[in-house]
Amino acid sequence: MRLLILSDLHIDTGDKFGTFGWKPKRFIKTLEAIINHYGIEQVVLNGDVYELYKYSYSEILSRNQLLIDYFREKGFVFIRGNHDLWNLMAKEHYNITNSYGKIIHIEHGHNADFLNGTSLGRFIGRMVFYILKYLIKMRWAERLYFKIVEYDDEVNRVPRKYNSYKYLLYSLKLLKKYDVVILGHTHKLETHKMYYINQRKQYLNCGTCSLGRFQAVLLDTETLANETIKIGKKSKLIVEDLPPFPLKK
Ligand SMILES: [Mn+2]
Repeated sequence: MRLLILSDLHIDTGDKFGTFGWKPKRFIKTLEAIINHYGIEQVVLNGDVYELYKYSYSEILSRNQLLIDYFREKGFVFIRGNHDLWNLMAKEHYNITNSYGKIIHIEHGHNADFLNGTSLGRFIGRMVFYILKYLIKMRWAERLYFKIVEYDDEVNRVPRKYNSYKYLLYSLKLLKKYDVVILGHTHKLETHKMYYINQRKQYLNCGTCSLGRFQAVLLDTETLANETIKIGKKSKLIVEDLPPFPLKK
């Protein structure tokens, strides 16, 4: 089966606190072009699809009806992220065992860190966000927030705490049990291949589709061949420029 895995869209209401950066129609068009080009059979939305820290589901729905209906009609798999823990349609993880007995494990990855992976951490996080939601309206508070979160840079807005080996270590633990582990959450598109007791193991991170960028992982569940897709902010999708992918017929 040909899978396309993407995550961390953080779909919002389109106001200035949002980070999705896509018009629903343009996002659907991009996704459709990729699905058709590669003959994708299943799309997996690997968490943080919605930005429920900042907005209610009904606020998000009213601005993105077209996109959300599209996800449902196409039968996309939803996996729970820390920003959409309350998405009742979502699963904790998604596993596929192929005909060779190889197991592919897909989860968002927030369980690797304290603030997002434990209920106490989430409670603290929620309180901080609740306060920030009001404070951030003031310019000084916004500056303070960015200082605390320590973004790598103002352009990509990737928190520095995600720029660590923590998730690689977490995936290594999972790889004792599985053959391919796919996480999201860090907003960093990565692929790692390694051997563990002569077994080929792979950790992939599907990056993010926020701030108008498109990043995803392609995987053939039978051959375990995979490829990453990366389209920059505001760049036009040229299908011919997409990486070739050896898919099994
Ligand atoms: Mn996350």
